[in-house]
Amino acid sequence: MTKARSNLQIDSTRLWGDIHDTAKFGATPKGGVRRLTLGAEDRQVRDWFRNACEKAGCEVRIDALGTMFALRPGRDMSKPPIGIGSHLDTQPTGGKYDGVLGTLAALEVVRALNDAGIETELPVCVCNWTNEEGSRFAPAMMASAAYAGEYTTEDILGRKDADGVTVAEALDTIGYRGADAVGQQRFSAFVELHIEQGPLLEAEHKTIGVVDRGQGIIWYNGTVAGFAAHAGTTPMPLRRDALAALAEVVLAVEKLARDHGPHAVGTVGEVRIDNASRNVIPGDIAFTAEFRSPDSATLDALHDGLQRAAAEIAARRKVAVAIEKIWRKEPTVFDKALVDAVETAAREMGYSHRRITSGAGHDACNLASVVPAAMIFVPCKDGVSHNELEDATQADCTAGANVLLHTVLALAGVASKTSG
Ligand code: HGY
Ligand code: MN
Ligand code: MN
Repeated sequence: MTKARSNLQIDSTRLWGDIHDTAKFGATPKGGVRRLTLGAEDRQVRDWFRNACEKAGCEVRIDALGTMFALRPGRDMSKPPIGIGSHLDTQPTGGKYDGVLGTLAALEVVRALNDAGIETELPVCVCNWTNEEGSRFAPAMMASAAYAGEYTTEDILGRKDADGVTVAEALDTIGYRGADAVGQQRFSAFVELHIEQGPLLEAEHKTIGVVDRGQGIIWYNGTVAGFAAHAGTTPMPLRRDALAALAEVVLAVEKLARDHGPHAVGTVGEVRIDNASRNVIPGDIAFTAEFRSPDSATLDALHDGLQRAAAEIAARRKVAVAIEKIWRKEPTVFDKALVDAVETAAREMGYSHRRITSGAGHDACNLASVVPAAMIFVPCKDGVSHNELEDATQADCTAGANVLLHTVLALAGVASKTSG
């Protein structure tokens, strides 16, 4: 990389302004963002994003699952572009940075190239992947999983949210069901910037995480069928209490993760008691559970352990416990050459950095199964994410965007430079 290029920087004020401007789409009173995929707020931010990309000279295309691709031409348009970007949907009580930083930093990279008058050899494509969070529609990283061939477009279009609305209906409601086939947009490589969503970089005072691996994930939908009865007249030994049984399942998930630690985590995130009433013993419950680990064999052990624990609890408490695996994502190993390119960019720009495994799932983890992919992390405050308190500094967000810029320059190559 020539010395001249290593001084190139993104416009920190512009990026920081975009992050805070777009946070108004779904802003919550506590300073977070509620922008569930394919809802009204997602439409607002998508419209904003499309306009900004077009103003930056990109051609914006949309695929059948609503993923947005903003293409900046390169000198050699016969070659697939370098893909950069992330997602703009959030959790119900999400923050300003999860996904947003990576998507808006990718747009900022394009603007910085424009300002510097740089024509890259390969085109560059900024992406906004539909439904990374998986909160409204399962699974998470849904559109990039379909892009990677893990699901058909028809399967995903038929997925329903808790109100029975399908992905297809939601896309049509906001006008983002695109004409392009899923997978039509090809890439030479894909790089995603994201906040770490964990405590390591901040604890070690490192600015950049060079992500070389990602945890594997298993998601479950579960039910517990007990027997609804009068809370006052039913003696304790005769009860078939679905919630008490679920409580033991929750503790089993926690114990299994702890027993397989430190590289295993387990969570029961959603619980719905049918016809809940304070003076009725819960009869029927639906819940979700998940395990994560960077090691596939550990995922197998966690899965088997949960099935055994559920069967024992069910037999002892005379309830029915059903736990269905609805999604499994194997651990990710990112592309060595790309990981090295990220590390070189961080080092050449003088940012402190370390290799790191991603605890969270990301679209880049799906892309990694079909194209060379890598990720760049920056710290977030106290490692907190999926919480309205999520926070990051302008300096760290700028550093991450600069590393993304220089990784793109290394991968896309510079055909010509006209100013700056
Ligand atoms: O679940 C995840 O890891 C991501 O935030 N969707
Ligand atoms: Mn994310
Ligand atoms: Mn997330």
